[in-house]
Amino acid sequence: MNAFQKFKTIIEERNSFLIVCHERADGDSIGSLLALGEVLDSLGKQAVLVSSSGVPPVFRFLKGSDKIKQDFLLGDFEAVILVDNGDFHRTGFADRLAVFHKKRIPLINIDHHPKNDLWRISTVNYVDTNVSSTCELIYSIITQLGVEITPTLATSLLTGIYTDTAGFQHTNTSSSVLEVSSALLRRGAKLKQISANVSNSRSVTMLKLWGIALSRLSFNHDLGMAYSVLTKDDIESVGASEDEVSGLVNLINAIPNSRIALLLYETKDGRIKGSLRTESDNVDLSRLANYFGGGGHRRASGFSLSGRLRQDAGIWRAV
Ligand SMILES: [Mn+2]
Repeated sequence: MNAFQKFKTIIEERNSFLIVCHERADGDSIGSLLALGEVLDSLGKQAVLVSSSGVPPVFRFLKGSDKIKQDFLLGDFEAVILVDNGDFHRTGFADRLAVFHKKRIPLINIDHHPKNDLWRISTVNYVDTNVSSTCELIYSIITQLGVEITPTLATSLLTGIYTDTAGFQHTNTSSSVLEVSSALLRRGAKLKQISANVSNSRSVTMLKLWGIALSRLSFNHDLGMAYSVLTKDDIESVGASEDEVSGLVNLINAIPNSRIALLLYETKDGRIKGSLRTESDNVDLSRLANYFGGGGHRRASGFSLSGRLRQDAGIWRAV
């Protein structure tokens, strides 16, 4: 049986599902949760949708996003679906997922990340690293299942494709991305609503925070790397939240001839997060992020280290 047939069998035979996306959810994870939730609902199944860090404000326009929970009880789930996770610990619930695994509850892993250790414990691995997004993968599952694509379902899926291609700008915007997006638009996906909320919605605190980072922007000619830093104090000084850092690294990545864009910022819990972006075909940022214990894609990756950022004689260091 191939991955789709195994997936279909589990969906047909079971009734109660748990769907979990990764920590610090993005548009692809929220879109994937909502899309699969709607599909299971239309098949008369129960599904609990979980994002350990909640729903970022820019995705709260999506219908049903208010039903996404931050936590769950072990409960009577008959199957667990993991979407867009990249690896086991990124789910935020590694311990509880290990319990499901021990109880032999089927785990279905749907993903497009290259570093994926979930295969070891998953019953079904529906993984394709060549697609733009988990939502693009879920579109193919839905069409094979023959489920009707409603305007809300189409909007959820297009949100994941839109955000993981940075609004159809990244080189992962393949002809298939445009074909799937076109099909979703025909089904009533609201592209304008997505772009208005995701790309063109910047709060005053967010822009002030970005201003601090942009004023510190440096360019290392030897590495071809543009980089900047934000401290916890910077984030607090303008009344911003850590969520509002998201998107800034894409702006830093817009510099012509830059090979790598890096943003380092301090989190409340004493860590330093790094976000990496590139437009270069010759750089694999998933490997660079792996080196620091993180992960992601060739062109977009991230990592997290314990420590603080300190400026010393004009040079920022992690201490
Ligand atoms: Mn993704």
